[in-house]
Amino acid sequence: MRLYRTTLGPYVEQDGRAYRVAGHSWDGLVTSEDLHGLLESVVERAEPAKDFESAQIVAPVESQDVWAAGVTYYRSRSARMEESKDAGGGSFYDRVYVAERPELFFKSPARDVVGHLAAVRIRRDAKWSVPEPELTLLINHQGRIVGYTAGNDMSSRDIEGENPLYLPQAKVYEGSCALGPCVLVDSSLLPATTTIDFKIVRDGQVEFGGTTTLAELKREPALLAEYLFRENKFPAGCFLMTGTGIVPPDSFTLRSGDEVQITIDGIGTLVNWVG
Ligand code: DO4
Ligand code: MG
Repeated sequence: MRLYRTTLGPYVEQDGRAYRVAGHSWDGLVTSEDLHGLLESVVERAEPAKDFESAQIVAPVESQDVWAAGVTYYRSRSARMEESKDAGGGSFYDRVYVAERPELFFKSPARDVVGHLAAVRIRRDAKWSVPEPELTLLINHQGRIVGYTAGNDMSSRDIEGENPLYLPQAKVYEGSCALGPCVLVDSSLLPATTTIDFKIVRDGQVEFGGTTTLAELKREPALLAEYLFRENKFPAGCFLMTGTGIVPPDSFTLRSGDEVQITIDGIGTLVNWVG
């Protein structure tokens, strides 16, 4: 079951039919006792909606801030070590990859998250920028994973590589976080075969493409959520990006006009343009 937030309100989609989820705010849905059960009863009782096609999909966020995990795939560890080797930061990434405690960082306030078909941004003072395609967890106020979406953790690799202490500037800026197009409402663990497919299209051609699966993700999503909730409260729930397993070659940097496509099994494709 896929949950969309739109300009006309929330819709749930199942087997190619969309149903209006009337009488619930987005925050109310995220914090409901049984989101899956609530949506099941909508699908059973409501008539399929005729206006879903005319609704504009927006980011699946009302009051949910976004956090992110880092260095959760071997590919990310290696890319980080390479970019920061002149700054002496290389060993931090190797150490966090094998450590019990994960790297977690604040990524975006709810108000700055952009949705499907919206523009993401490159920092004006960055010279080396990449999108990061990440499975993203929707976690409710009780710390329980209630769904999954696709996320783009836009990153400035030159700033991050210059000094690991610059991470918040490399990661947190206007237009740096995209989520969508919907939330796959499912509390169970996604299968290890779940594929994340990533394309960057420039002037109509695929400039870079890559694929990974959740079998490469070193950390259990539930454990990442547990660490985040250990000493934090999220009364409206939150999102947690689970890290990137696909990194373009070091010669690649994003340009304005590039299109970023992130496809995750069961969720669909999040498309954004670089503004
Ligand atoms: O440690 C830096 C950030 C890493 C990250 O964003 C990722 O691995 O996805
Ligand atoms: Mg990332």
